Amino acid sequence: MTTVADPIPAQDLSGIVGHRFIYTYANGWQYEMYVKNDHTIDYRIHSGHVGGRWVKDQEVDLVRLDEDSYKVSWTEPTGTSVSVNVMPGKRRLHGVIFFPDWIRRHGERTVCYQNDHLDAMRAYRDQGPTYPIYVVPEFAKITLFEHVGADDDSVVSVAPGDLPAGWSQRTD
Ligand code: FER
Repeated sequence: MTTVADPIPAQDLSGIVGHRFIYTYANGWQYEMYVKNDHTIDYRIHSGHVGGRWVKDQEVDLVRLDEDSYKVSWTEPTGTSVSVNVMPGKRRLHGVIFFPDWIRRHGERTVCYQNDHLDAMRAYRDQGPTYPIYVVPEFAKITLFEHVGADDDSVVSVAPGDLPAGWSQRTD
């Protein structure tokens, strides 16, 4: 029961923390997210506007909205903001990406292992332009959802392009 005084539902995050999932958006873009713990994700972008990009230890806000319903939200050092709703049982996801205009024009500038280029990303962000924001709202199908355990740096440890052929096509 939630009330005005106490609107926050019970936060059992065990259904998403320590899990890796791979999903393909309706526009064809394929992403992989590892929920490392209740405030951190690692991820790889297998295809799409910034395919090849990968990131470790991105700080996020993670909440459980309801049964089989989680929301992960964050802002990148590039200035991109993202909010992703995840329904593991339904194998359904909805993401909204808010790209600054410079990434719409020059997505390739962000295609790297971001952790090694944080100062460059912040410099691009501050150079802009930010507006108009390129908003990408899409549903996705979760094609793989597996428990791999929390706080494991080996789960996302190589570039998307250095994985074995067909690696991201594995389904479960
Ligand atoms: C996602 C959508 C966008 C996602 C990450 C992003 C890991 C990151 C975008 C960017 O910074 O380019 O579903 O999941």
